[in-house]
Amino acid sequence: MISIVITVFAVLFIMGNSLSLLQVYGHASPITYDPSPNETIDAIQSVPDKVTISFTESPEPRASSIKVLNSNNERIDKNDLQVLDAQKSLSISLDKSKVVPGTYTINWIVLSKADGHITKGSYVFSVADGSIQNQQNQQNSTEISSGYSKNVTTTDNVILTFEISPNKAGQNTFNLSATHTNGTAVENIKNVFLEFNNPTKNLGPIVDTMDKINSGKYSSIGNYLSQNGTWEIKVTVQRIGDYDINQQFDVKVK
Ligand SMILES: [Cu+2]
Repeated sequence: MISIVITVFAVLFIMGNSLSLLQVYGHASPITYDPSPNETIDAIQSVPDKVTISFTESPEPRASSIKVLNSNNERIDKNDLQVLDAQKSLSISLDKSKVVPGTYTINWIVLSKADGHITKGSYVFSVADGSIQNQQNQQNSTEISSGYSKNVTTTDNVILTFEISPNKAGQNTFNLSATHTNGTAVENIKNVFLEFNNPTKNLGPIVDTMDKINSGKYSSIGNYLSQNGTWEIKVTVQRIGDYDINQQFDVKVK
């Protein structure tokens, strides 16, 4: 009897330890970002000297990188990657002489020292300039027929309408509507995610969660289309009690 109790305790002890080992030794997921994803910095003078990303695990510097790219896909960082090991973070200095108002993409790749796995991702931030913003707003209001719009009917008879306005590099508004073929809105949606990849320029995945506007209608505003070119935009519609809808839209941004 005593030996059974000891065995049960031993098994529980080992299980408890291996569970905590799984939590401690994992791949490196990002926790904090500076600048933040989708942040608009109001002036060039306010742009930080460095981009810093902290992770759940220590990055291996020889197999990790951060690149900061302008809208012409040119690096504006100083290629001086630093690991602040105590904080499990990576940082890289910006060449401030190359910072102008516009949209920037941060590409990061990290090899976790803990489990040897590679994680990667991208995100965008923008630098505003009051006068340029005003000019863009005026341009946008005069261009009535610009933008992207596409309808697809999925295999389980959901019609997805995906729209991007103005569909130019920089800030865009993304709209998604999901209706049944009889015209009624799809009601059982839990979340709608967007994932942006630009394979020819090696940008992405950049991810975003859309906001619910109405039943079956979702919207998002951001600078995810940070450069010209062909973007693969994956839309994932998570439904309650139904399979996820996965639909890719290939979008040309000029
Ligand atoms: Cu891992």
